[in-house]
Amino acid sequence: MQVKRRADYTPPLFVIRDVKLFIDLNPTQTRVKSRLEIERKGKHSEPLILDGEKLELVSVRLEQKVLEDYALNDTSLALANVPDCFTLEIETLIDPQHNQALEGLYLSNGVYCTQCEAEGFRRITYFLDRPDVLATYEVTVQGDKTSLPTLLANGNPVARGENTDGTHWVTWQDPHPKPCYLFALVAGDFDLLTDSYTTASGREVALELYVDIGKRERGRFALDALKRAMRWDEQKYGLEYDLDIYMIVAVDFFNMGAMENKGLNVFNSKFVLADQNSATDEDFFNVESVIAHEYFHNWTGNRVTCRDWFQLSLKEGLTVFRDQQFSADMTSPLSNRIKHVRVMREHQFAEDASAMSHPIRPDEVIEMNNFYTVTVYDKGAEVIRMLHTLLGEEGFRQGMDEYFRRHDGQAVTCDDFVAAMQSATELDLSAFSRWYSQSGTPVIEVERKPVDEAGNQTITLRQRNPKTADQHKKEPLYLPVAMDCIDANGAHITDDEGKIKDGLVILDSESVTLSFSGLGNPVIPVVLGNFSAPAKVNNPLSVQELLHVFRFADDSFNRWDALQSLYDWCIEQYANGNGSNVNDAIWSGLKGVCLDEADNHELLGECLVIPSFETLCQSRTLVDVDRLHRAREQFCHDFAMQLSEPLTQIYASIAAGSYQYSQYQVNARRVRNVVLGHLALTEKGSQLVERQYHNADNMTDTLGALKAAQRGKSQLFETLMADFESRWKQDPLVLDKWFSLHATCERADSLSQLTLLREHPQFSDGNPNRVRALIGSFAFYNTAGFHAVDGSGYKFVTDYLLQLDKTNPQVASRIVTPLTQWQQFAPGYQEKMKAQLGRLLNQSGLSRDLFEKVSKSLA
Ligand code: BAL
Ligand code: ZN
Repeated sequence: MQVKRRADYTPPLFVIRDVKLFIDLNPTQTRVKSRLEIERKGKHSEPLILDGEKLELVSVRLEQKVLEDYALNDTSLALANVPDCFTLEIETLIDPQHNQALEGLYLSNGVYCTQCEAEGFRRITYFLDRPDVLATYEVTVQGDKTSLPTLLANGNPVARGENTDGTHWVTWQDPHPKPCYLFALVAGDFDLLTDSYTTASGREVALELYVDIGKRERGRFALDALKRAMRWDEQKYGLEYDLDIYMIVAVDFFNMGAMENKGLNVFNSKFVLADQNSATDEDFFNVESVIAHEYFHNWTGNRVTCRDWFQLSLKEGLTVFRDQQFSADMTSPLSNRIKHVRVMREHQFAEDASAMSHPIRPDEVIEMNNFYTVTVYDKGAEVIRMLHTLLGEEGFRQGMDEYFRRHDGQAVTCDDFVAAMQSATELDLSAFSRWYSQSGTPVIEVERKPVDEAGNQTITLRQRNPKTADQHKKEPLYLPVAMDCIDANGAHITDDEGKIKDGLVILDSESVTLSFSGLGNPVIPVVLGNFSAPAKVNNPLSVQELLHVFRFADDSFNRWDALQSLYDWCIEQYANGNGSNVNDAIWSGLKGVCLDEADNHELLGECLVIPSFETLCQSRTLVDVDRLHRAREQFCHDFAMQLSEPLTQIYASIAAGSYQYSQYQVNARRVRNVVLGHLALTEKGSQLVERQYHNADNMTDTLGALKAAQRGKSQLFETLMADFESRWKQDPLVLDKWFSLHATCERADSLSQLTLLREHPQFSDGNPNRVRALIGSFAFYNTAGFHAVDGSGYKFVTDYLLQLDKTNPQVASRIVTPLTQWQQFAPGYQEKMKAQLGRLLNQSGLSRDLFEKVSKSLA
């Protein structure tokens, strides 16, 4: 299959200045008439080659004359000898009803919907489907008036009318030149919520939110979140919205979370619909953050877009960073930071350690859809965060202003972004730029020399950049390392030469050594505070020192992180058969944490979460899954038993109260539910779980009780799950939580359970949310089931993927991820995982999506 390389980029030979589309909707024969104003760029005589896939060509006209002299194949339409400037009209037919890949234009549940990023527009009409071709659009959508009362496209509506055959039409104009990946069309029958927003400069913007009939009230929170995001972007970055109308449509069938199409965002309904009965606190958080993310793209993505798809992180890393800043401002910096660090440690580090390792700006791609990854998005955001740390709030804003001043209306590169940032700082960012080209997770090794007789000590930070599957040679990276040094009395001290400046050490070569003098006791270094760079740290502190850090560190993130390291160490003792090393001193230290922080709900809620199996894997190699998993389970069990008294007190001290989505309540519910999860392993746990389930007035507490019941592995889980199903069986979005809980329940008959659940009336192989909830949850989070020692979990997932790949390769390619990360596990597991990957690779007609990931992981 064809590999595309970043180094091979060439500018387009032609540009399309203006696009007029007429789209006559029909389930199996939608007619698309396009009228393109095209110009040759520069002096050459190359043919015009338009991209197109799964299209039936009806006709081509050049300057109104029918053209028969063209070359057509499965992926392109080529016209030789075209004039320098001309109008091209193309008519095609497409089949939305049978489009189960959900790329291009598709019809699901009576709704016509598009998804064009990255390369879906070529499934709608022949076009230069690349992000550096920007055109203005006028789109007329026509369809049946009764079943499709709402007809939407990008921009402002400028005309509408009815025909005598029961159809109607609406014409939309988008004055902002845009790449075709931002094209959108939606048609269906929706409930509508409206509102308006006055921009900082006083312009009125109509806000419209389209949801499934009957779900109007569940859309209110999203609409309010949109207004908060619009205000925040004006205040933080001086960026205003630029059309008269902003529309969001929630659909049930969607491969992604949401899509930032100009003026017409399409959302997976999971990230729009939220009320206290059906959505958890986490759902509310996600709705606000995804609404903001898509809105922020209007500037970082739409007004300034990517030159080519290798530059995806230009818009995604930056926009994720912006949505993280927004969420931190709307909720709380600490819990936000911990949430994002967990994603990095659980998923991004694993990607870096796998055959899919790639820099945030990849060099080679077979299927672009495979590169919407945690590396491009989340590590990309960490790279932007480092720039923010280095430049400071003011410098970063200056750099952003300069970026928009230079590039508004253009399709640019990551280098262009760094150059704009460079203009706002005295620092030389050339070494920093390596973050864009080098893959892999750096490891910071911390070496402490003992204090000598004169009271001197040195601490060396050394960076190691292990080779990755895609790159063997690595260079030192530019790492801003936040550092706190604590002495035996809990005082914060600094190094003799002042290499620690404002709490930051720059590690931009192999190593940096810090000297301390006048010491009575060794310095305890706290390294990489707030996860100031996307790196691993090997800082061998003792258990007592970790508890000391928890007690004396100023920064809550560092306190949380110290406990995470402590738990990791404890679990390792269990895994090595040395569980007795986890002694009374440790348990009493942890009891002290519960007592001292009982009212600090935010920190306590995070501190009582034991690192996930996936996170534990990242500080180990060749993991014996069964051994590590059992060690973690045993530690969790002992944790609950040893701490049952303070945990019971904490649980009892937090009143459920009546529900409100406020930060204070979110923190309180979080502690209660984390604590309930632990107490579920104790004798009195079932009673508490059952009571919480029946008394809950909100989905957070209901789900908290179900999750706790699942940990208790008791009959109670089955009883409550049956009750939940009967209450929510008509609500697929809520039932996804139920599918997911079943899929992650570790039981001997997991696979027969999954098989039964696939027959459930609400399950559908054609709906990505259902598939992710059931099969995705199993593959990603059911450690015992997926990694069953006989390989049956791997085989189950592979059997499913072999089928799913035929209809929706994009979703199949996401779910194959855990299989492709076999390098982390012990040889016995590796062999079984590779055997299943081999079955996939042998499948004839395998999609580009799966081929790329599977072939790389077996190379
Ligand atoms: N651009 C794809 C969806 C998103 O990242 O917003
Ligand atoms: Zn995005």
